[in-house]
Amino acid sequence: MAIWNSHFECMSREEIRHLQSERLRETVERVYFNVPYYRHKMQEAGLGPENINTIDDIVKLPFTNKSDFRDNYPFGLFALPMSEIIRVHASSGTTGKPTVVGYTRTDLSIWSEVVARTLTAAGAGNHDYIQVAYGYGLFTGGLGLHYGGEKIGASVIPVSGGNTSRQIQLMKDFGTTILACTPSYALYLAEALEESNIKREELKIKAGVFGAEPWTENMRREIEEKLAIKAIDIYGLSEIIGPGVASECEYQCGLHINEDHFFPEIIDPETGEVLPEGEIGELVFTTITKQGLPLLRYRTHDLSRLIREKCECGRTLVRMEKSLGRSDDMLIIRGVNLFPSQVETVLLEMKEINPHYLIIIDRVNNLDTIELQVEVDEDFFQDKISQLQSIKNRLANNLHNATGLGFKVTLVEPKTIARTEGKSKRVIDKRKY
Ligand code: DLL
Repeated sequence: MAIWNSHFECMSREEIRHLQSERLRETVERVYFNVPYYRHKMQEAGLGPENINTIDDIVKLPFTNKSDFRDNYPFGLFALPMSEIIRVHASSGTTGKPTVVGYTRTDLSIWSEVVARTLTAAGAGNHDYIQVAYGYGLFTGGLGLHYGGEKIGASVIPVSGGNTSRQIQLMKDFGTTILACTPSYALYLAEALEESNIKREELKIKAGVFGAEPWTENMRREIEEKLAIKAIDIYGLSEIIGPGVASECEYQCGLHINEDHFFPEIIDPETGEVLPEGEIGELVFTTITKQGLPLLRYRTHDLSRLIREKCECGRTLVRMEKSLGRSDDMLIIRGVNLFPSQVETVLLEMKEINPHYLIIIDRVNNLDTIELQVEVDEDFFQDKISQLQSIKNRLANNLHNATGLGFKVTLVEPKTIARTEGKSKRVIDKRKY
């Protein structure tokens, strides 16, 4: 199968290390001189750009965390003035403020390049019709896939998420060959197709690029059988660039990381030490070409391991194992990231309820559902039903505004949510995949 950029995707180990060293030096200079946050962090560690010579020196550098985005909200980590930033996206933060990312024109072209590699690895080319059913907007999924699709010359169909019957109708009418959406939505679509009056034989779809949430091999098998397509895993996160950080090739044996742009490490989430080759730990990325928002050793909290064995496809880029877990409490619901602390922040702002709550997540007909059970404050519990209904609606509305998710809110009597002595259990995730 074709490789989009065989020069960079098939380099020898020495070549890539040489390139990474050079690019790391440039990145460290860029952040040291342009981002006060990094300059202080490096000075605190007694480091200057002169201490970073090869890629092996990366371990000397400080980590970056999601909380650093919050502390520098919204644009404080950017390395260039806003006149150079031509696009902004955002993802969930752990509390009230979202994580904001910015791109220069060069960054957008790097992003299209890495997504072009991803789509090519999934078998797409300029004869394909790519239906982008990831959300467009602040989320990086829609526009990320969109520009990558245009870059390879495919016909991009920017339908965005939702409206399943229209998705299926367009798939048929436009002859969609590649579907881009979350894996759970792909399964939902597959089942909706079975129930619709359009038959699989009337569709031309051959592959899907699915990501933005964890999905198991079982789920892959189910999607591949139900839709009769090849299901390719694509991984990324807004902070690093969006989709396009890593993706599978036709061999589906780990995701090739675009390591000429994003240098990966695996660390012990407890100690921060780099783990021996092949062990499972937390993925950390350093962006080594980004201009607008270069990040040093960004802690993703995604658990994975690196695979260095040769891949049949010919790419020499290191692979990461399909990521199935996280080292923190972030949940992904219908592709939307959610931290329980975001919910807590909303609860603390409403005096009518107490922050004793339980989040219950389930998957019904392949769609994630989220319920919040929360205690009403004693003073308000005696109120009329209509008043309770209004508290419930306001809470659901506030939660939607803060997280982008529709919650089913259930108000419960004071002191009915189980109290624990140790760590309280706030989340019950009943999803099987
Ligand atoms: O989800 C970017 C993306 C869009 C990737 C479309 C793939 C396709 P964020 O909203 O910032 O960015 O969420 C990033 O989602 O740290 C992982 O926990 C999770 N994630 C993304 N892709 C995968 C995947 C986009 N293939 C967070 N497998 C990441 C497992 C994934 N988890």
